[in-house]
Amino acid sequence: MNTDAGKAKASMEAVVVEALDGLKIELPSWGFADTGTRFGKFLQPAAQTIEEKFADAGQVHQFTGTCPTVALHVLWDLPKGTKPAEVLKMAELFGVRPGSISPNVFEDQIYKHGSLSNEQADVRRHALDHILDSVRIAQELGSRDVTPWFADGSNYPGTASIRARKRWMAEGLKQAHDALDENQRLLIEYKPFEPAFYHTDIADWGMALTLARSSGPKARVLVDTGHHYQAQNIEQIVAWLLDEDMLGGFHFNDRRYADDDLTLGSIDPYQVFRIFAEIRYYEWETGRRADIAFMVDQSHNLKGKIEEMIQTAMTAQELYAKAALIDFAALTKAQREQRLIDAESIYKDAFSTDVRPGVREWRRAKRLPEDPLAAFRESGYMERIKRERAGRSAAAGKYA
Ligand SMILES: [Mn+2]
Repeated sequence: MNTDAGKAKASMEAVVVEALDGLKIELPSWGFADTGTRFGKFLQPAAQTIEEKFADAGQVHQFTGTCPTVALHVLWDLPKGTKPAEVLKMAELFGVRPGSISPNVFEDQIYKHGSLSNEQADVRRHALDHILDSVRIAQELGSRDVTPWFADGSNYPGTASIRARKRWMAEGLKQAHDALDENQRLLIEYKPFEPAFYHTDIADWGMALTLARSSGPKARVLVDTGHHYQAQNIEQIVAWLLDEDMLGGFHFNDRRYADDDLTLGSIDPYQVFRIFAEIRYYEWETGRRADIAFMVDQSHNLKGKIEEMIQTAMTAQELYAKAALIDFAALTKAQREQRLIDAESIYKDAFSTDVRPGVREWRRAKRLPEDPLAAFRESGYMERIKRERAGRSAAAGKYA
């Protein structure tokens, strides 16, 4: 290696190492449980209890060093009677902490026609009570973000008053917002369709932004990367929300068709890079760190769940590291001077850079394995949980 190339490599590594210090990715508890499609479920030795979910998530953090928190779903993870102190102790045992708290107002029979937007006041009250319970649980667990997602909507034209439902949603969210502690946040997620196929009450970022503003100063928008129409420019939404100081966080996943919940960056890594680029650009320009929760919202029906989360964390690190390499001073200059190919090349050069040596350097500095996936495979954890978790379901001994 000549000296110039050596210097360039060293400076790339220094940038990557510094950038990765600031990247934390939250894992979803439900990503470690057996999930399926509406056509069927293929079983793995997946986590069933909250303890097992913390244990499995703890493996991802142990080997990647970048996933210290676990998002919890109140209905699935924290049933009535759960003692917060025990949950905290359990998480600590596995080296992680509870992260964002998701209420569940879409699964019970009562929510057939929606929750906070429901035409019936008693259903709206029931949903609000559950969300207020979730806010309280979040406070007891020291969790900052409350992250409701609403399936509310309708399937046929004319069957619902879109405006009335909007107002009911706004009313409920405001009450949820007002129950938050000073340091807590309400992150409002949107989704264009599914399960509702005619109209969804919070269908896009503009609706989520409107509701976040009417809720109050502690509300922000949550961008789930799978919750857009095919051609939508997600990084533009990100740029606008950043500029409005209204971007609260992400649910990361990738997609080919709709809300496919595939592995981050598996279909379109350049898209993820462009999102990170907007965030880094904002931070470079303002000198402020964007206050964003990076969360994963994926379900892995075919890949091994723990391995897949390790793969996701590694992918996020690499794409974030690439975005950190963008020379924003040069980019801004090229943009202002309307040198299109030069500006575009700055993006492409950063994206094309092999940042893996820098990521490995960061891992060495943190005393983490250079190859987290290989280290996990060698650890024997999968073999152990296969043994321990066999025999407790109808599929005993039949894990593929
Ligand atoms: Mn989501």
